[in-house]
Amino acid sequence: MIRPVLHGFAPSVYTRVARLVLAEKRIPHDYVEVNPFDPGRDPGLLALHPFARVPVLVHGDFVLHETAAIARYLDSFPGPALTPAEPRAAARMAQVTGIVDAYGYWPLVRQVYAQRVVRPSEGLTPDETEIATGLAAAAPVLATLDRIAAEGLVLSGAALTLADCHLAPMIGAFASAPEGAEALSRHPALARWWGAMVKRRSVVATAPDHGASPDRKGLTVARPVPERAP
Ligand SMILES: N[C@@H](CCC(=O)N[C@@H](CS)C(=O)NCC(=O)O)C(=O)O
Repeated sequence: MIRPVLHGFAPSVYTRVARLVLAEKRIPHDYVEVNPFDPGRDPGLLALHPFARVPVLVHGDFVLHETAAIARYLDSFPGPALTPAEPRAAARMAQVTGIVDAYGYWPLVRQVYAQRVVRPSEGLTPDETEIATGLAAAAPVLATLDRIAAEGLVLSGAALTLADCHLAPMIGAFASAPEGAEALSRHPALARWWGAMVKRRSVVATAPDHGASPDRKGLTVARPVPERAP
């Protein structure tokens, strides 16, 4: 069988989603590190991804970008099924993925985590206004995910789904900021879910290094509005 190749960036939360799925499914694969924040350094990225983001999955002549699509494709490989058979659980899984992409990534990762954790690790001063704005935008995201976790169709800790894989890297980054950890602790079902997730072998194996790395600089660069549009 042709081995899939994941093109990703080590500090990228979206790359970690794909890596979690690969790990949970135990899919033999190859990995190519590319820095999406420096397209000049990796001109090949634009050939694979018209928006120069990561991750990209290459499987033979099939090239796929968009993390949710990559995760679904990988779930068709042999290994434990990460998509529930039960329609309501499957719909909740897709809902969590949509919430993460449309409303979660920017405040949790690019505002709170990037400013509070990444910038200081690079010797830069965090933008407190960005952090406050991110925490405010994160509040309804956390509340919604907490209700979903409490309901128990997904994010239950019982059976892993693609929802767990899509959300875990975002919550992990967010909770590495003290304000993020505090906000998470006020959402008991979600906090309980995260408490179980951090112990999973795949989550431990894909944990990012929070130490200083010049390669993470781009994470703190503000992006214009289209990134945030639904
Ligand atoms: N919609 C894309 C988003 C991927 C994404 O934003 N990845 C980030 C890294 S976590 C990236 O490549 N950022 C580069 C940039 O913002 O220029 C997906 O679902 O894969």
